[in-house]
Amino acid sequence: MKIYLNGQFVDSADAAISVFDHGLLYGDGVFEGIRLYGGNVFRLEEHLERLEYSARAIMLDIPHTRAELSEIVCETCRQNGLTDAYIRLVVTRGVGDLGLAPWTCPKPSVFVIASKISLYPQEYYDNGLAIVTVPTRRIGPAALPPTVKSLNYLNNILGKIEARQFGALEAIMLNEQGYVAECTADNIFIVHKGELITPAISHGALKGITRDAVLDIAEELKVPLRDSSMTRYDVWCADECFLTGSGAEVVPVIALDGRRIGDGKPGPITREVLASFRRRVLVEGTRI
Ligand code: PXG
Repeated sequence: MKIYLNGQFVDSADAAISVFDHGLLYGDGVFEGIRLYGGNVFRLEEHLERLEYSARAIMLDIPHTRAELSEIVCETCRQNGLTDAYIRLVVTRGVGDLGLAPWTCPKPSVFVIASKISLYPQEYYDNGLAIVTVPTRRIGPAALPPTVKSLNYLNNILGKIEARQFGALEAIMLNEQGYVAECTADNIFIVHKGELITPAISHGALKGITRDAVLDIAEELKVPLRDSSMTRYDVWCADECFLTGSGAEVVPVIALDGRRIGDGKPGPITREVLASFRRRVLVEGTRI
C-alpha cells in the first residue's frame, strides 16, 4: 500500500510520523474520512471545504490549495489501483517542541491513506441496528465546536466504549442540554408521520457529508424535511430511524434503549433513502 506523506508516496511500512508531531502529542490536527465508489470520490469538494473550515477554526494553515489536495487524494487512489476505498486525509500541526504551543510547529504534516473499509455486515443493512444512549455527552460548542472534525476524538471514543459495554455497535450522544446531538461517528435521522427529522447542527452534530446528501435525497423524493431539536422520546416514538456517515452510509436503526422503533424492521422511507444513496454514489463525484 502506498501512502501519501508530506509530498511523497511511501510504502505503508515507511509511512511514519514523528513522536514530536503535535497531532500525536495533543490531537492537534484535522481530518476527513472520504469514500471512493466505482472510481468517483464522493463529494470531494464538500469534504475539502469542511477540512478547510476545521483548519481555520483551529488556526492551522493547510500548506496546499484545494486543487492540490484534490489531486493528492485522487493520486493516492490511483497509486493503489483502487476503485472503491475509504480515504483518510489528515493534516496535523506538525513536529514541534514538547508543550502545547502550536507556534513551535513550523510545518504541518499532511498524509493520505486510501484503503479498503470494513462496513457494517450486510445483515445490519437488511435487519437494522439496535442502539443505546450513552452517558457521555457530546462536547459543547463552548469547549470545542463539534463541527470541527479534529483529531481529538476522545469524547466520541468514550461514547463508543460505553456503547460496547451495553452491547451496541453505535450510540446516541446527547448534548449538554439533553437533546439528541448525533451518534459517535454518525448523524441520526428519524421518520415520524411521513416527515424526516434530523437534529439541527446547532444541537452539537458534525455537519455530515452523508447527512447533506440525505437532505438532498429527501428533497428529490419529496419527503417533508425538518432539522430541529430532538429528544430520546422522539426517537423512541418514531416510525423509523437511520444513521448516516461516510463509513456507515445509511444504516437502519430498529431499537433504542431497549424500545422497539416502529415495527422493529427497517422502514420504507429508510429503504428508499438507502437505495437512492447507493445509486447516487455511483454517478456523483470526482473521477480519479
Ligand atoms: N458525526 C461524527 C462525530 C463523525 O465522526 C459523522 C457524524 C458523519 O459525517 P460524514 O461526513 O462522514 O457523513 C462522522 C463521520 C471511522 C469513520 O473511521 C468515522 C466517520 C466517517 C468515516 C469513518 O470510524 N465519522
